[in-house]
Amino acid sequence: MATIIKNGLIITDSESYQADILIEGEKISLIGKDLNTSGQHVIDATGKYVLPGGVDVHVHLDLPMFGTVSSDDHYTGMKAAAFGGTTSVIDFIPQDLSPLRANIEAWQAKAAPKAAVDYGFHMNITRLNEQVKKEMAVLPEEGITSVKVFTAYNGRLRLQDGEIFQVMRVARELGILTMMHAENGDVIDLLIAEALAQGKHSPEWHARTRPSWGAVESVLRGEALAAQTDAMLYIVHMNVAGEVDQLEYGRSKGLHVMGETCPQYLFFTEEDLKRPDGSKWICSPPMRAIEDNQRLWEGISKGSIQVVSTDHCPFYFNGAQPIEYEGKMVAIPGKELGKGDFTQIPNGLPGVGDRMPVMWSYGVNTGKLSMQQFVALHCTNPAKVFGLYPRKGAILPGSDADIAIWDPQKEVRYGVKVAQHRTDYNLYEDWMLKGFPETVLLRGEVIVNGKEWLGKPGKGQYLKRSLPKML
Ligand code: DUC
Ligand code: ZN
Ligand code: ZN
Repeated sequence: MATIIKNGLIITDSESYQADILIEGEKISLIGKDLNTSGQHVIDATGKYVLPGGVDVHVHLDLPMFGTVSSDDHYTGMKAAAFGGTTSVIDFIPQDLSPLRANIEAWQAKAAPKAAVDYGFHMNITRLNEQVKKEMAVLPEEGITSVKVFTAYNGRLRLQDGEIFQVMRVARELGILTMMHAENGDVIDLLIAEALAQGKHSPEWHARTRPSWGAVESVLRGEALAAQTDAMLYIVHMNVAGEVDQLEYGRSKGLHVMGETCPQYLFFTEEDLKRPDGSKWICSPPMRAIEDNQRLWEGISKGSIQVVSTDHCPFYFNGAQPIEYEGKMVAIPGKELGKGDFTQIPNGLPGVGDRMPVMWSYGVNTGKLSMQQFVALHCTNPAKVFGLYPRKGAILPGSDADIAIWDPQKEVRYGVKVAQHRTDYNLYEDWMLKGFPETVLLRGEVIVNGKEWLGKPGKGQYLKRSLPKML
């Protein structure tokens, strides 16, 4: 049976208009006024907004770290995404194995049976040689049209500048996008060693040993390398005012550079790390200062930053204490591993389900973003940049029927009990939100109906992505 979404206000990245949506099979087949509903399954969206399903292009699921693993796997993290209105995610494949293809197969074996929304992959390039450069050709064949490089994590993930230059050259030839984690690994290692030697072990030292200027100069370094290779560059998890300055500078010079930020860098600061439960805010890059929050807000509202993603990578605050998840008690070692030593606290925080409701309440409702900008930043731009548009991120005939029916009046006291992440805390505990997804469809099927979960592991499809696009 076909489905009709009736009487909703459709919000796209460029307009809002009242119309009905006919869904046949997995696709939107028609958009129009007063569509005939006889014989159709009708979803009444009177008084509601109809948004494209969200696209979160930066998540880490089932990621091993510091002897434990991030607590959301490809089922639980994607379920949480869906409850927050997000129907597509892109996860990162670590480069642990050789050849590159073996990493893709191994990660796909973990993801496919569990996936509850549609998903794609980026490939981390953390070791480079002639063989790896040749093997990168398999990436676009497999629909992986972006690679991530790091200027930090010396001896683990970092590539040297000359290696990043070579990755960009190959990426440019293949037409794929280079994403960069921009921090200064040398300075970080030095400052961490000094802090530990001086007995400075508390969480705030995580931020103090990762200076903002390292991020700023590393963004400029990335832009310079992109300029010299004519490559497309995307700066991940932008967190510092100066990074926005550098991105604007690069774009003003005609370089093919874009960037994303994440909600945690818009709302929190280094001060949060000083709280007794400060380890909840530990991720890399770290929380910064209020001026950085403000400049990042300006970046997304002016359009100099193109995407809001999450860097979702949760760990329990106290992994010794089990929590109930789908009727079972589950404990996964987490932030307590770094009690007394900030360098041992697993890096990362929950966010995939929070992104859209929190950004609606504190972005749209505060007038910082228009509804169209909200859709652009959370749905359409990420789909365009990462080769998913117009299949994803759009409400158009022929697009996948991934839809979030949004109740702009719904008020929610948010927190760990509402968010569906598999962890024991939420950064937005007790925040009042107004505007929340009520019904979420994935390729024409309702997977979230109010508080009810209708999705299933294995129902999410792997997205072979097209080549990236510059915005
Ligand atoms: N940063 C984190 O905090 N966690 C996972 C990966 C990353 O870049
Ligand atoms: Zn990163
Ligand atoms: Zn990340």
